[in-house]
Amino acid sequence: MSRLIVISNRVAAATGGNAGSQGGLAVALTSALRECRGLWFGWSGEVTEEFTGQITFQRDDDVTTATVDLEEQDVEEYYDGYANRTLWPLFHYRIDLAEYERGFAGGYQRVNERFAETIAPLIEPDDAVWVQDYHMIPLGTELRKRGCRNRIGFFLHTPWPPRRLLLTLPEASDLVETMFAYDVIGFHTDEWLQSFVDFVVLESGGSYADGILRLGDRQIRLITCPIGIDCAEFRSLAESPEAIETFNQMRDSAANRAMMVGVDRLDYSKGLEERFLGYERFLVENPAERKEVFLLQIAPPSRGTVESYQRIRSSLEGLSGRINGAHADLDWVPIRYVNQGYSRAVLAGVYRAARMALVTPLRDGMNLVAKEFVAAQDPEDPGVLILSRFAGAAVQLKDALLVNPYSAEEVSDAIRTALAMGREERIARWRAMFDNIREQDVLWWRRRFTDALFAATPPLTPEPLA
Ligand code: GDG
Repeated sequence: MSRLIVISNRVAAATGGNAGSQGGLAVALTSALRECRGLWFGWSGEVTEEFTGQITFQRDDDVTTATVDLEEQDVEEYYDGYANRTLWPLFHYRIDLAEYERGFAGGYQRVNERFAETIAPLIEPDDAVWVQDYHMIPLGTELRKRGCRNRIGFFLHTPWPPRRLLLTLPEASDLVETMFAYDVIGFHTDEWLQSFVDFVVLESGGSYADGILRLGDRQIRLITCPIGIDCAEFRSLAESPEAIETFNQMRDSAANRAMMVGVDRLDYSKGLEERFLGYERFLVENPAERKEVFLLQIAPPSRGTVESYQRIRSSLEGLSGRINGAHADLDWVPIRYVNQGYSRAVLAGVYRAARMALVTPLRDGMNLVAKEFVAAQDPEDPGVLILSRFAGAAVQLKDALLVNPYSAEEVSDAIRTALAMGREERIARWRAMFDNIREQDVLWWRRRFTDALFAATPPLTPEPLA
């Protein structure tokens, strides 16, 4: 039986059967790896004086994780630098925030070489390799250079930016050409896939038909493969004692007001400022209803060493303070803004207690919070999902109230519509979304990808690249 080797920036901690404490991605990959006696490789998160390539193995049931430490300069240039300051903003259409530094590009390349050098000797002839996300774009080529002729797939969790934006990256074409080493490349939506095709066809002269990208004698299968959540697990989490306790606590503290909830990593791509402004517009335009609602925004800080993240954090502190100062009353505060993370069970209880969710990213590969919110609802009395058109999730969740997150008016109107929505319509919309989330769950996602990967004839890429 073929083994699956997953390679990602970070590796989920060994599960020990406690899947409830982790995200859906970790659960899905862990189960895929377990079925295939697989190996999961990535950075340990630790910093070492000098890179040695020494691997720490950890074994749990049938899943082995293999991690390496990186040097401080690696972390600065590859992770904080190219991944978080260059590619992340660029891939979310924020070229105003993207920093283009040769040092970052060099560090990114070096770390990908180091990863390839470390993992290549562990790959056996029949293994299939699955590389995850924008941290590792050139890894396939680096593995080919080291003689790897296995099936290698790549999945991008973020959007793929339009060609004109991507061309602002000085080494864009070289970076994209490293992807021609993969046999299968997956995206969340047709839109991201098509943007990738547009770039390759125009800049590298490839052709695309019937899901196959052709470049000279190389063929790459491109697939749309929207990630899902572990729906069954999330539903049972929503009915766990911890979630029920949270639900009761939230309902008590809401004092008959409708709670709107937002849950996001504190990231500029998530549209938090625009969300607050849309909500404020609702408060101003609906004086009679305004005290019937409040917004609970959970936003655990992330990537705090990056300046653009420090800026968004302080901007949100200012904005929430200003809105609360301007609109609060003796017995009511419009925004509860919380900068910490909670367990998944607590989140599930919060989702279930909410009358609506505001999921309004400016750009998002998929967005799992939208799906978790739907999964956690009471089927007899579900809440309403307000969802950005610019999240990948909007393709599947057409029965959400879809909004343009840049328009405070649309956000305000959607809040009003959600508040007034009758139970029958809420149930009908919820049912349609829930059916999709249950069918196209995270196991569906990873089977769709790994089926395509295992079906690739190794190597579709004929010769190791020069
Ligand atoms: C990237 C892409 C794509 C949030 N706060 C807490 C917490 N979370 C969990 C959520 C959810 C996850 O983090 C966030 O997932 P998203 O999909 O919303 O966003 P990204 O982190 O940006 O993920 C995205 C995803 O990859 C998968 O491909 O959907 O588009 O950007 O699961 O619940 N979890 C806990 N406490 C918190 O306070 N435990």
